Amino acid sequence: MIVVALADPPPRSGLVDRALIAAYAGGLTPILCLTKTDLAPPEPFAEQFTGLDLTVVTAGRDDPLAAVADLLVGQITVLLGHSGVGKSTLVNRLVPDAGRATGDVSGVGKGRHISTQSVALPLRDGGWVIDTPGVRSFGLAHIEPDDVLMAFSDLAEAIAECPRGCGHLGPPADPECALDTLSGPAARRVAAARRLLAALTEA
Ligand SMILES: Nc1nc2c(ncn2[C@@H]2O[C@H](COP(=O)(O)OP(=O)(O)OP(=O)(O)O)[C@@H](O)[C@H]2O)c(=O)[nH]1
Ligand SMILES: [Mg+2]
Ligand SMILES: [Zn+2]
Repeated sequence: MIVVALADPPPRSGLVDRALIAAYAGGLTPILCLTKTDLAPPEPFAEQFTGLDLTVVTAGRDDPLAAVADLLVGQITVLLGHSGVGKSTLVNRLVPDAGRATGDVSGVGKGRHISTQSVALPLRDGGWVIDTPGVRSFGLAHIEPDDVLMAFSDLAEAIAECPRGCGHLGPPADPECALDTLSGPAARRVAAARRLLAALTEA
């Protein structure tokens, strides 16, 4: 579960892109969780991720949590996100006796973190949620474009027709990429997947 605050700290898509790449390449099911909905509307940020296989939930401190809690039952879910986005605040609501310390965000980006260790907490209806310290960066060593596309079954089939070494970004870098032969909804998924592949290339 990639946790992003809609404000304070301002949302950035970079960490989400990188975490999605790692999730798809690693066979995990990603969830994008948007917090601080009292400070900004979720749509402008969330719409960047349409076309991906991604469940998006909101979990501001005044929002009902039933939908989020249902997603976690029977699963092991690790919360990932920058410092101060509200991971521990969310965990405290999901696990009422968790007692995770939460803090103010004034020191964020200056090396200050509120949580300093990862803790796994059992959920009442089964499963675990893992609160982690905020991350500054997120590496993507050893992940190849094909690893990411394997998570998109329709696109994974198409790239069998690509020339060897195709990076699947399309022209001009990959002029013969078979993803360019797709149309309709698949073509929209190509655009979403390529946004991630571009982030992987930058990394
Ligand atoms: N306005 C608003 N503030 C929130 C919300 N959720 C959390 N906060 C505040 O954001 C601050 C940081 O929350 P934490 O839960 O400690 O953040 P964290 O992601 O665990 O931070 P690290 O442990 O450093 O990674 C606290 O002051 C919270 O009260 C929310 O939905 N709205
Ligand atoms: Mg915390
Ligand atoms: Zn290709």
